[in-house]
Amino acid sequence: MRQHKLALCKDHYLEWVPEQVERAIQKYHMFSHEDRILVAVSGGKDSLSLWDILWRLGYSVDGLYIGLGIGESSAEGLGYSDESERMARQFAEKHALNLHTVSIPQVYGESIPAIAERTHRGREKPCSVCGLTKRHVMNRIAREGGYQVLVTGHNLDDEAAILFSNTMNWIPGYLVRQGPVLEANRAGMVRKVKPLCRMYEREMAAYALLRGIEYVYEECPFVEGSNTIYYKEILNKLEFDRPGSKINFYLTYLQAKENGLFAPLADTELELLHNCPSCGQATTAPGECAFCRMMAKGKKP
Ligand code: Q46
Repeated sequence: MRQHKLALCKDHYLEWVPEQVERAIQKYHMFSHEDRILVAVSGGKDSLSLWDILWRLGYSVDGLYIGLGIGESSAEGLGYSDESERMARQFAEKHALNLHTVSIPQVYGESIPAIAERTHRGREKPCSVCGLTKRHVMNRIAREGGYQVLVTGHNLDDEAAILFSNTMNWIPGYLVRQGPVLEANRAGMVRKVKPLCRMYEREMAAYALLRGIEYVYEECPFVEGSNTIYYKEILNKLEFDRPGSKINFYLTYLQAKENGLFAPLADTELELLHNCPSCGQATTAPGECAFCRMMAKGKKP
């Protein structure tokens, strides 16, 4: 790990990673051993490794898998979503952990690409529909299950790429909000945290490999050509030339924020929230929330 000027053997590496994650949990006051935690698992290396780490650290943590209906399963093999679900189930069974599963096609009658097609929201890339749906479902399951915190497997590479994108486009609202913890300061919103925010993607891949965690290698077919991938490639080039660039970029941003670089969000933004009359979740939009409006759009009465 050139960025840390550190080289470890397998045994020490498998101790070092949970120590680093625990330090992030403590530093950002993410949760305690008394909290009930829900981790969103995609079947990929980051979320399954995170579940493994939290379990090894002794936290009370259940999983949530959301089936998006992406990729067709056939006699040749499982499609992307079915294979991801298989990995999540396999991990939960191996460690006797509780996994909630929500199939979008079963619950809402359509896959993510089909919703995108019907609503004309990104016919080529259904990512905005996917993101909106996942946020809605994660919050709903966490609320209904009485979980204090919802945990996601975003790693340092993800966070640095989002920060890069938000900086390149100077999006103040996102720059103020981005961070390891998104507080539940809105009615009906569950607290969201990212314990892997200081862990490099390569470090998580090495952790999964050394722990023998089976995960879905294939990426979602819609990820190709995304802005995030583009920014990750640029940051990887920087990191190669100057080890530590990524973590320095992200941590100095968090420090600058703590030092008051950005004005806090106006209270009025929080006061404008109300509950969606259809699903009951908090929303800033008048009437129904964005998810319910999307689900109703273009449907025959
Ligand atoms: S799963 Fe969904 Fe990602 Fe696939 S459709 Fe786009 S957003 S790329 S994290």
